[in-house]
Amino acid sequence: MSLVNSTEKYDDMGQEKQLTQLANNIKAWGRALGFQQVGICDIDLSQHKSLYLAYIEHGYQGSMHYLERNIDKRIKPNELHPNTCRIISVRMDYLPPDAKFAETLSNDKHAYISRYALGRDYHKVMRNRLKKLGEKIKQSCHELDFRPFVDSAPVLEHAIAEKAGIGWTGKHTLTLNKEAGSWFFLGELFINLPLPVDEQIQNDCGSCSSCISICPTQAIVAPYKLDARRCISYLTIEHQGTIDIEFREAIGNRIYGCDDCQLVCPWNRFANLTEEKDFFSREFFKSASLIELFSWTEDEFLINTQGSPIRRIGVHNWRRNISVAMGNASYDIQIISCLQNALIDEHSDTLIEHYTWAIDQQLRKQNKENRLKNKLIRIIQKGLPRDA
Ligand code: B12
Ligand code: SF4
Ligand code: SF4
Repeated sequence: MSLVNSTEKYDDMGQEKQLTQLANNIKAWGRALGFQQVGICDIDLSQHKSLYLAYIEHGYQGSMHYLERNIDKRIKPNELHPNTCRIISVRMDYLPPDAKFAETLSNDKHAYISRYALGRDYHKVMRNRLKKLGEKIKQSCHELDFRPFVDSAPVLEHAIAEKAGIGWTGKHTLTLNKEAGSWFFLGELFINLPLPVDEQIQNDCGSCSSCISICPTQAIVAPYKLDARRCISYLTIEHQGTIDIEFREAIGNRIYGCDDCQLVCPWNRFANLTEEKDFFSREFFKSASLIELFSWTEDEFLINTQGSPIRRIGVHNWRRNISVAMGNASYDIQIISCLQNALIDEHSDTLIEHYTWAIDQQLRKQNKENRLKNKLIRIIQKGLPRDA
């Protein structure tokens, strides 16, 4: 193997030293490209096989059938991309400024969108940067073969990040880091150079179990075990068709994804905000009312979600999700009339069922409100005759 670089005198060094120098350079180049952390690991993921198979056997993947396929490629990365012997794992922070978690979650007539999805689709942003990193390395080493991945192929991203020293696995199953909490995306560059590997971080959640208790749908069925079928992120993003009645109230005003297990995690107190403008919130998501978002035409949905991860769910599931939140909102005559109008032209059985459910929920609240008001009036009439 020969490493070439006009500015660095690799040729004077032994191969081991050259690789160590290159690994250090890769980390510096990665940071210059906007990754907050870069780690390197080998490709032995064999210890994850039984854990992964157990997940599939339990059926936790629900309708994400792609998780059932290519299991060998997940465990043996060189079967996914031949000659891979190392993986460069990167993280990129995404928490936008002005995240307004509590304000948005507590306003039941507004929509809560997972903070990772307020801006541009991270797949594109990160893949481009990883490609640039690969090209930069190739300038130093012509023999380099590389392939970037971000959430798009059978890759065990958590397991790789953990091995490469990016963080440890939290009980909510996400990768956690002392400095960054969990508000970051993961990505990988598969390479064929035997670079020195980083040490795995020795840390764990200790006795904390806050994410397990706070989860609105009890989706974290045991530490490190997530039943995706119960997870609001799955229900609002991946799941097609009807959302089971069992989960609807718990969904609250979360119309796309869920952050609760991260919001409660003590490590996220230390998380930095992203400086990546692409992940900043689009203006209309900052204080989006449910009625406003629900009223988007299909064209408006496509225009407003261009380049956003939200676009993938399509306008049908967008409306389905928002109607659940509308049913959960406090009583509002405008919400009822908005849903009733939408019912007039709706042909989808799923949407008709969701809108009808949401109207029923609203009417129940109206009846309850009326009952309480009537009760109060009766009390006043009896007890405060002068006022009656
Ligand atoms: C499918 C998927 C989902 C599914 C299922 C998630 C799941 N945990 O299974 C759903 C739709 C629910 C989902 C939700 C979210 N996701 Co997602 N998702 C993925 C995806 C594509 C695959 C994950 C996977 O393979 N799951 C299958 C199971 C078996 O894998 P696993 O969870 O890693 O399981 C391992 C551990 O449980 C571990 N394990 C089991 N027992 C034990 C015991 C001990 C002691 C230990 C240490 C480990 C351990 O071994 C298992 C096998 O390796 C990855 C990208 C990728 N290719 O990895 C993104 C990814 C995990 N998602 C991501 C994000 C951001 C989210 C959300 C936060 C989005 C949101 N706000 O709504 C939520 C978080 C929900 C949660 N608590 O996990 C990020 C996570 C970044 C990070 N910091 O960790 C990823 C890495 C995408 C990316 N490139 O950045 N996601
Ligand atoms: S994302 Fe929400 S629903 Fe899913 S595990 Fe975390 S808290 Fe539970
Ligand atoms: S909330 Fe507690 S248990 Fe859950 S991931 Fe964070 S530290 Fe671990």
